[in-house]
Amino acid sequence: MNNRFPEGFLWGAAASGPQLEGAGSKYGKGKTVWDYWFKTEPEKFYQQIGPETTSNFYEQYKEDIESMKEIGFNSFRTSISWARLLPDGKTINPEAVSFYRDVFSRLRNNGVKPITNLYHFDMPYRLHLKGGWENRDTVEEFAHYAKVAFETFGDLVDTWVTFNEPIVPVEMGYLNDKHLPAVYDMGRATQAAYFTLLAHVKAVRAFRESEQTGGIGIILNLTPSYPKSDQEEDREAAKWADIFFNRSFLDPVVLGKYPEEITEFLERESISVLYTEEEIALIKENTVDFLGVNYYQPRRVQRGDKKAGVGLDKYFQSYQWLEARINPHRGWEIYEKGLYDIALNIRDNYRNIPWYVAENGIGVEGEEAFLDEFGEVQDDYRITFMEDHLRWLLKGIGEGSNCYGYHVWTFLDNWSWLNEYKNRYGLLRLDLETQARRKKKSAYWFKQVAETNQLPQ
Ligand code: BGP
Repeated sequence: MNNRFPEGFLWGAAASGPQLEGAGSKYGKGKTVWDYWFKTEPEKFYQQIGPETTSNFYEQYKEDIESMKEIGFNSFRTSISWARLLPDGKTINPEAVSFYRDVFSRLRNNGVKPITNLYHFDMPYRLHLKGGWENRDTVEEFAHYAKVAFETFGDLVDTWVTFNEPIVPVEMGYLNDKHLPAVYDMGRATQAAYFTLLAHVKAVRAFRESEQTGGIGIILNLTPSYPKSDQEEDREAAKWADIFFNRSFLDPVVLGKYPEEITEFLERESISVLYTEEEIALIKENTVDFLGVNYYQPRRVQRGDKKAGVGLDKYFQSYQWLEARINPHRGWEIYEKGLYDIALNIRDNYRNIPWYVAENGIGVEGEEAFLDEFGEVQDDYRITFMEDHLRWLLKGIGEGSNCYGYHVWTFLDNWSWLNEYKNRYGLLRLDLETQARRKKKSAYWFKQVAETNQLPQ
């Protein structure tokens, strides 16, 4: 079996500004919803650890970038903070400019390509107060921010991403209480999703109108939906789960149009969305150059509950597949073949667009139990997880899918929205007390794979 990845394959890690940088209220940064939420309801955060310090990349990035080089990265994707770059939406924060410029220059000088995302769940608090993604003005503010970012960093960054997992704040904030505004409202969810897409499209247009070279894309968390049985109602359920959680963004960003079933859904639920025909034309004209894909787990679904009053239960219900292997720490199913199914889906249904894995990884609680006598985490489970996914990815590439990179989540143990530092994902271990970093066993494995561009035999 072929173990080699295509020439020039990108090897690296993914992270995000709010989870990695720290310096939450330093160096001129404005507040985000997370800063505000932690201040008002700290008990919602595991061990009451907030987004203030996180992993202190802002102050330790020089040594971190050296480590990236040491472990063979040729790519690193992270996000810049909207609230840091434009604290009031208009005035550019000079400290943010020098910080990000130095980060991007150092990455490049160390042979690591910066892939730069504009938004990773971090709504500026001042915009949240005005309705966040439910307010059309936020779309214009985002387009302005994108333009400023392209102009300020475009000489150092040629690969831009508008959003990470845009469906997540919609699902977690409007159909759940895990992100703000923490309400359950399908109509508001739909409007927020539409304005998020519009903001993406306007940023893509701003990129194309600028003098930039390179490309622009989006990162979606694609969760293949598998029906419980072959019966019509279960297959129908899988179709709807796919439409809500994958195709609601995937179709418009790659194909330029929404799935037809969305209209059917809006009518059935009596939801009206504010949109214009000009905007629909913009969506059509501004499809992406590439796709980033985050993959952790699939979705197992069975027929909907026809009697359910509100919510998505009418369309499908999740269930626990008996044969599933579950990561006990995070509760997520491990199903490597899902990545292959994604690869073929993109090849066959999404114009075989160039794509890369933008996140894939395993979160584990209590990793100190795996420290050896020399203080190194022996995370063989992480090596197995990556290797198994990479083998299926390689098979997909071998069958013609246009994948050109793999980014593990994540480089260094970092802060997370719901679990803070409970589940560790890094190739490097973080000591929360001292902020010291230490490579885990998986970092050495990753180095070998990245530098040889192939999996071990
Ligand atoms: C993705 C997010 C990341 C990261 C990761 C792990 O959905 O893009 O920001 O947090 O999931 O999830 P968690 O931290 O919730 O375990």
